[in-house]
Amino acid sequence: MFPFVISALTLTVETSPFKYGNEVTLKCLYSGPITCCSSSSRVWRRDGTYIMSDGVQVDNTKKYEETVNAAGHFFELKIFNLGESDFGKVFQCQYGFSTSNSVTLTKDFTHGHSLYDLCPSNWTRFADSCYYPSTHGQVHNFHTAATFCNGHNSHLVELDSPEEQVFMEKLINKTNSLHDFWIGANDIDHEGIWKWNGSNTVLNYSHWCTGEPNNALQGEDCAALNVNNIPGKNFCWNDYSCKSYHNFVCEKSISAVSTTTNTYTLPTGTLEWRTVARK
Ligand code: MMA
Ligand code: CA
Repeated sequence: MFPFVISALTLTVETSPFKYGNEVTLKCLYSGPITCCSSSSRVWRRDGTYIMSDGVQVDNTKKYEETVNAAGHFFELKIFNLGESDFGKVFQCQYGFSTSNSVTLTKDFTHGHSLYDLCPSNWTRFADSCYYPSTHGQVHNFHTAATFCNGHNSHLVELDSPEEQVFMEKLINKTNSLHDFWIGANDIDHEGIWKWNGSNTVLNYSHWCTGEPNNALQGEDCAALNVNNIPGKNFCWNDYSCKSYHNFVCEKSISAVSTTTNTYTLPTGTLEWRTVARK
């Protein structure tokens, strides 16, 4: 086994800040006469769980990479693409029987903002946007819904792809609303020319229900996602009178979020240290 004891093992974080998408390197420095390192003598742990040793990838996403510097008496663990699953986790290295102090990766927003920042609470991330579905009973006509979104640095949702449509269906499903949801599509300016309210561009994707848009009754110029429980009609789009009342969804790009991060609470500080008593 290990016929030696390393008396001092120090774990330090070589790179920061710990922001979404960044990478971070943990450096495990040992003292003593031992020349690093047989694979069985070193261990990395995350929250007490073994990760890897000797560069062997346990995680096939290539999330971790280990390098060894025998001359420098240290070995390092690089963690790629920091995400939610990394924050708050306690990392520790072990050499022989000795265990290092621990470091906790804590979200660091003190070095400015990145495109990976979180959406505000009640907004949900998809691709490069945050989405807000109005709550039960929060109904508006098309114009006051658009005004609500504008007031929150956003616009009525613009659905540009089948993927975004599917995301929207799941998001809306969670609200359990019986009302349809306004989206940004409208043909207010020219009958039959459908445009997005936010970007003022012509639709390049649509998901109309069969027979829609039909400009029924006295005219219908604004589109909503259908959530009525009519077979075959769930989540497809219908045009309605812009004066009718519906739920709605706002969308803002993640870059719009970064200018407003000071309006919600974020963790502060960069590192927490815990001392592990080890003789
Ligand atoms: C029908 C249909 C739609 C129209 C609504 C208006 C229930 O669906 O004609 O196209 O928009 O009525 O309420
Ligand atoms: Ca219609």
